[in-house]
Amino acid sequence: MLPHFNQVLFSGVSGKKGMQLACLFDHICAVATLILVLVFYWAVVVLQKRFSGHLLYKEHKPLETAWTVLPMLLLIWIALPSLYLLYSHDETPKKVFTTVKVIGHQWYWEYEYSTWEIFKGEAFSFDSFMVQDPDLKYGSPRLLTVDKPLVLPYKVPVRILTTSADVIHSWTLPSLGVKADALPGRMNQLILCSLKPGISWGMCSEICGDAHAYMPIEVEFISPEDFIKWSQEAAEKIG
Ligand SMILES: [Cu+2]
Repeated sequence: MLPHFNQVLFSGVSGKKGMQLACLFDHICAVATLILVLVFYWAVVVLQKRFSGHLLYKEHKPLETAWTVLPMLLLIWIALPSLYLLYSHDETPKKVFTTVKVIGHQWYWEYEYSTWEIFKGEAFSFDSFMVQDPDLKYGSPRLLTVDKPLVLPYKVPVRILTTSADVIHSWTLPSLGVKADALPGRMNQLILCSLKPGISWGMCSEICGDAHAYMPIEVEFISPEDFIKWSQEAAEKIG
C-alpha cells in the first residue's frame, strides 16, 4: 500500500473503488496502446507506398467511414466504464457503520467522531500532526507518519465528511480510490470501505500553503469489534 521509489504503476489497492480505478487505468492504457500500434503501422504503410499507393487515397468511401466510426467506438469504449465509475462511486449505501468528520487546517488534519449509526458513543475529536524527522521511529515512512492516525473499521462502509477551517485542502487515500476537497463553509461526503486491515497513507492534494506537503493522512483499519472498543476508550480518554 506504500508507494516505493521509482514506482510506475499503482501501489497496492485495498478497497473496491481503488481496484475499479486501477482496472479502468489498465483498460484505457490497453486501448491507447492499440491506437498507438495501429497508427504507427498505418504510418509505416503509407510512407512506404508514398509514390505507388497514393491512388488508394483519392476517394475511398468505406475507408473514410471506417476511420470516422472506429475512433468513435473506441471513445465510447473508454467513456462508458469511466462514466459508470464516476456515478457509482458517488452512491451512498443505506447504512454506514460510522461517520467521521475530517477538518482541514493549515497544516494538519482534525478528526471528529461525532455521530454514531451503530451504537451510542460520546463525541470526541483529535488533531493529527506529521511526525518530524528527528522523532521518526525506524521503519516508519518519512513525511507520511502522523502522531495520531485516524482509526476506522474495515469490511464495513464508512462515511467521511470533509470540510475546512481555513483554505481549500483535499483529503485523499489513493489505495482506496477516494478523494474529496475540504472546502471552508461547505461539507463534502465520501464513502470508503477497506477490504483488509492495516495502514493506508495519503496526502493533502490541494496546494494549501506553506506546509502543504507536511500534512499527511494516515488511516489505520481495524476490525469493527476492535473499533467499537477503541472508540469507547478514546471517548473516555479524550472526550
Ligand atoms: Cu492542505
